[in-house]
Amino acid sequence: MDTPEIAMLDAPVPVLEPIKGVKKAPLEEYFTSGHRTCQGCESALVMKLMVKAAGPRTVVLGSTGCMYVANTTYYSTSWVVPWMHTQLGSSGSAAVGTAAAFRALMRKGKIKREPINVISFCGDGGGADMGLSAISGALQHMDYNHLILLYDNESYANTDIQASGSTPYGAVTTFSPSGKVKRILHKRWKKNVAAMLAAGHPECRYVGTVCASYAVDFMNRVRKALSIGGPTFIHSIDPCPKGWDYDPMLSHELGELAVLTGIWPLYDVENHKLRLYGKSRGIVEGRQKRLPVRDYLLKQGRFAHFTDDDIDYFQAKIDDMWTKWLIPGVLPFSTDLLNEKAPA
Ligand SMILES: Cc1ncc(C[n+]2csc(CCOP(=O)(O)OP(=O)(O)O)c2C)c(N)n1
Ligand code: SF4
Repeated sequence: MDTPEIAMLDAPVPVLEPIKGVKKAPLEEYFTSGHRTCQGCESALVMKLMVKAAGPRTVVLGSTGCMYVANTTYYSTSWVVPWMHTQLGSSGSAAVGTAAAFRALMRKGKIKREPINVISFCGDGGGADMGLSAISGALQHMDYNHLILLYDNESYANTDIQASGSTPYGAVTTFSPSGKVKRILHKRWKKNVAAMLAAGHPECRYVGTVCASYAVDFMNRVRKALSIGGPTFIHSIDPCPKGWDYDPMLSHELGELAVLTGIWPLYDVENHKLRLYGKSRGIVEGRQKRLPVRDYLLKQGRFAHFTDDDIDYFQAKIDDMWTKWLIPGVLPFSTDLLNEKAPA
C-alpha cells in the first residue's frame, strides 16, 4: 500500500507487458472506422496501433493536422477513447495540462486513483517545428506521466504538403517545387528530432523512434513509454501517399525501406541508454546489409526529378550517418561532414 504522502504525489502508471508477436496483439480497436484519411495513410495506422497498445484507459490529445481534421469529420469520429483537439503547436502543453489535471483530481479524491494514459500527438509541422519548445518544456516536467507521439509524414500535409523542418533533402513540396532554374529547391537535411530531444533532456526516461511497418515493435515502444512513467517521446516515420506521391499499396513497403536503407534508424533511449533495435540493430551488427537509397527514393514522385548525382549525394549522406557519425544514424558529430559539397 502507498503511504498517503506517496499517493498524493504520484500518479500511477499502468503495467503494460510487451506484446510477444502479432498473434498476441489485443483484438480491441480504439481508433476505428469513420475517418477520412487517404487510402494507404500510414499516420492513420499509427493512431490505430498507438491506442491499441495503450488500451481503453487512455485519453488522446490531437494537435491540428491531418490526424485531427480527417479523423473528426462533422458528426463522426474514429476515436473510441476520449479525444480532444489541441492547437497546432500545443501537444506538449496539452500533455502536461491533462496529466496535471488527472493528478489533481486523483489527489482530491474526485476520481479513482488508477493509471490513465495521456497521449498527445502532433504532426511534424506541429512537433518538429512550431511545437518543439512546448514539447521540450513538457519533457522537463518530471512529475507528470504522458507520452508525446510525433507522427512524421514529412510535410504540412493537411494544408497541402508544405515543406517542414522534417522534409527530406530535395523532396518536392508546394513550397519547394522542382523547376528549370533550380531542380532542387529544398536543400536542408531533415531535423534529427528524437535524438535532439533525448540528448537535450537528461532526465527524460524514454525516447524512441518507430515505424508502423514493424507493428509489434511499434506497439511495444508505446507500451514501454507509458509504463516507464514521467514524460516520454516517440517519433514515427509515416509514409503519406498524397505528399510522397506514390501508389497507396506501397505504404508498408516504403516504411520498411526507410529502415532498411538506413534513412530511418530504429532506436530507443531508455533510462539514458541508447539501443538500436530491429533491422537497424542488424545493420550495425553486420547481420543486415543496408539497401541502396535509390530503392526508396525512386518509388516516390516527390523525388522523381532526382538525377543520378542527386541520388549519389543522398546515398553519401546516409553512408556518412552510418560510418562517420558518433552513433550510427543518430548523433551527427563529425568534422568530415564539413568537407562535402551538394550537387549544383
Ligand atoms: C497557429 C496555426 N497556424 C496555421 C494553422 C493552419 N494549419 C492547420 S493544419 C496545418 C499543417 C499541420 O502540419 P503537420 O503538423 O505536419 O500535420 P499534418 O497535416 O502533416 O498531419 C496548418 C499549417 C493552424 N491551424 N494554426
Ligand atoms: S495527406 Fe497524407 S497524412 Fe494526410 S490523410 Fe492523406 S495520406 Fe494521411
